[in-house]
Amino acid sequence: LKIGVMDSGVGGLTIFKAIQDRIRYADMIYFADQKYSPYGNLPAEKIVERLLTVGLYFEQQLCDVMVVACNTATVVGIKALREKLNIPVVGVEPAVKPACKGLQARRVSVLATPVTANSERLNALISEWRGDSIVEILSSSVLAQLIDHMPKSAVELEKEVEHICQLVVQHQSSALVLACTHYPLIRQYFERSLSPNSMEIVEPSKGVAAQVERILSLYKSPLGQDREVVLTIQSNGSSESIVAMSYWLSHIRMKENP
Ligand code: DGN
Repeated sequence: LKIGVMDSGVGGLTIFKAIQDRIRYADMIYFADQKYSPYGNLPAEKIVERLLTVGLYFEQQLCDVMVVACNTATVVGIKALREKLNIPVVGVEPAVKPACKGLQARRVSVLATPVTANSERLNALISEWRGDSIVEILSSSVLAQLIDHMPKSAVELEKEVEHICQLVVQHQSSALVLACTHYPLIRQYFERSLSPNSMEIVEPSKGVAAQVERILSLYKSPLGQDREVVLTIQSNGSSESIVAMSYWLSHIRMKENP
């Protein structure tokens, strides 16, 4: 079995790791489309074109499932991609449902890229799941890029996180939804600025991993569970973006071909 995971940059590594933690019997390819990053600044047609190019590549590599580990790309292009590919496609959506669930109404902040923040899909998810909770949407046009440029961008990154946390505190939220796959990489930054006791940080990587496992189990049984799996990490980005990739890989303690 083989799983292809992609994102515009390093963010999808959070999903890649969650899948690897859960599914120990499949080979995995991670493709960082860093040459075209950030997707948030591209027209929708270009995002769809990039998804298709990477999807066809995954098919060529005999992947059994493709994971679009990016909220922005999922919102914009997953429908078109599913129409064109022969393998199943799993996307990532803002974890609004788990953040709003529970009996008590709460105040929730959803943090996303501008494309996701302004999408009909996010607003539909909020209408569907908010119940009595009060949900605010926050967006940052720079945060994903700053994460993509670490460690060079460390000072600016701290500043941007501080600014966002002030808004979350102003809204008196008790839950923060990380609705861009880049953001869980800096989970500790949020925890440092927000009191971890009174703030729940919600992100969807475990749910996505469970979904991938369900799909794989539908049409193939895991063979050769004892064999060493092969993890491949690829990028078409500049040397600077590849530095950021290694930085985050070591941060999440993940190696290629362990
Ligand atoms: N990681 C992407 C997401 O989940 O939305 C954002 C990356 C980007 O290119 N904007």
